[in-house]
Amino acid sequence: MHRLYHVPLSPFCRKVRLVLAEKKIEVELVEERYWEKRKDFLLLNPAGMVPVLRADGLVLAESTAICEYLEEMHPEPALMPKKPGERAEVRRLIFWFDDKFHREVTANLLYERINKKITQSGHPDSGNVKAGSRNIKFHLDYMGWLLEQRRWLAGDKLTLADFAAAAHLSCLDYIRDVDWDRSRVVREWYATIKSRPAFRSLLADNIAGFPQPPHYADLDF
Ligand SMILES: N[C@@H](CCC(=O)N[C@@H](CS)C(=O)NCC(=O)O)C(=O)O
Repeated sequence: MHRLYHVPLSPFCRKVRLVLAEKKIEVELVEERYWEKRKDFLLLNPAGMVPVLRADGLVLAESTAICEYLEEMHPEPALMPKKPGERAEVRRLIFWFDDKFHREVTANLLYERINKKITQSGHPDSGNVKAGSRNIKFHLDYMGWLLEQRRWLAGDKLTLADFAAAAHLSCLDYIRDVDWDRSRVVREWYATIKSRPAFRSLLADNIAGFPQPPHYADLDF
């Protein structure tokens, strides 16, 4: 069986969990407190980051490399389109969320409010939190603009790009940082993706010291 070293409120780990679940690949989840820098974990991934996936005798790191590996090993259901141009659009959006959104929003909200406390590395910086709250509006508007033209973020079909975005938003939703009233289409997109069986494990997460808010697992949030 595959084994995923993860933390529950990590967008990168959640993206991999969504792909594993969508492809119905059984996985053992192992919580890795990466900030403790466990020697055996550093031997698996010298970068010291989660997610790390053990699969088929391999040790895989970097969430997008892991997702593409899973896509190649388990092509059905497909989460990447066939045409090169469409694949490029999926990769652009994965990068958008894992780089730009992560830097401008996730790091400023989730890492300030939650990770600092869990890893005992200081108090939230109110300037960063304010910046995150401001920046998320632009990102929700951009998603809304895409979804006015497309059924899913990268085109007509659900792809890795949707899981990348949903992974970030689900973490922020857990800490009540998403204004779902800002865009009807974004809310509908999230309601649709949230109701997939692949999302169930994420909705069951409960983080010690940070109880799950009532709307988080509600499909009619
Ligand atoms: N580019 C990496 C980012 C992974 C990442 O930043 N993981 C965080 C947890 S959300 C981590 O392990 N941070 C530890 C560190 O930066 O030392 C990926 O896509 O897997």
